[in-house]
Amino acid sequence: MFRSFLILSTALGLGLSACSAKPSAETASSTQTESAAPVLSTAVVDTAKLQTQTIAAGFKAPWGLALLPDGGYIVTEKMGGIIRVAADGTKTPLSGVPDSYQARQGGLMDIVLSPNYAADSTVYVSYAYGDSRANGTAIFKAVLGEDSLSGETIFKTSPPKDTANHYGAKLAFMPDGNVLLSMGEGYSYREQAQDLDNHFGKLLRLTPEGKAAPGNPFIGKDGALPEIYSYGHRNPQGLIYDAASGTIWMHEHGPKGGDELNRIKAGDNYGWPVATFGIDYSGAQISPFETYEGMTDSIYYWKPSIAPSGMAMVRGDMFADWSGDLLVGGLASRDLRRVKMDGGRAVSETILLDDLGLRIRDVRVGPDGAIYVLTDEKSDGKLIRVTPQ
Ligand SMILES: [Ca+2]
Repeated sequence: MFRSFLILSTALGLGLSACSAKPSAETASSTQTESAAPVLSTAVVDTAKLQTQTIAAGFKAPWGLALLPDGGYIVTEKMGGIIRVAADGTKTPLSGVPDSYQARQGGLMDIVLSPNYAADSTVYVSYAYGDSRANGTAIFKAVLGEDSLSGETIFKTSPPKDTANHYGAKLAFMPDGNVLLSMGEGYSYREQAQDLDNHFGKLLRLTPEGKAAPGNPFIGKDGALPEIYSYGHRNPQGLIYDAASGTIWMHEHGPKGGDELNRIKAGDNYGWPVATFGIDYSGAQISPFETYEGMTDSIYYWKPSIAPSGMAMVRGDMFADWSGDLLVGGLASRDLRRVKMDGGRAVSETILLDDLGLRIRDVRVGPDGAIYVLTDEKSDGKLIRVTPQ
């Protein structure tokens, strides 16, 4: 608490003018510059007619989805399984899955393919390691066989924490071959998101072997961990690298209100918990600041929260009108959001799949342009293909 007070006192002393930045939906336009104020979500239900096809069901809290080049899929289950799904929906549980810490938000989480998957058949899986007293987020690197994984853990966040919340755990590869891992602030360690001597509330950039990637912004800085790429995050659970624009997009859960979409730049501070559009679940104020000088604003935010999970960018001919827009899964909102992008800004948002009424945990776009979502259910999670009607 003392630490929290110190940060806020310092913030108060430096400039109340930061408080006056009032975001407005009307400010959205394609001519905005990068310094424009964050845009507040004012989503409306989309009238687009969509067709949904359940490819496979019965997953136990499915969390991460990867699309295989052969038309199949890999689904991770938070509750400990990794399932290969053939194009026809046949499910094969894999052996060789890493042991994970199963509690609250912890378990098996994301999965992505190596950029050289065609040659190395390698996948990267994130999971919660440890126990109730000392746990964190780890990366397991493995060769995928027909019904098995064979690999090892190559990275663990530090220091360990004693909460079972806010693991981040989203993975995304960059074109330089390095991999990004998002890490939450463990819920109870939010002040540490502002410190560079730990992995709480950070985006990390690692080599394919799990080491700090060359060129990371804080390498050589006293007391800073070399894996850190950006900081001041809360619990980021949507992460993509858009090769067409060379942009890292990441969203994060806010507290009560204030989920954010951020454009990530190396070395930037994204504000948590000094700047936020949200308040504590108790109703208490976390910070008087929505934005703060020297900290990078989100480009877009949700208030009330949708609890964003998973993200993909629309590409391809199937949804050509939506090309370049971001898709964001909504857990609390029980729908899929399409955030229309123009010139690197979010300009409007529509609600998809609200008729399903299901929590959406992950979303990906296939090479054919179809949209794939995972629904978050403890015993009957579904993999659903979404196409135009
Ligand atoms: Ca922020």
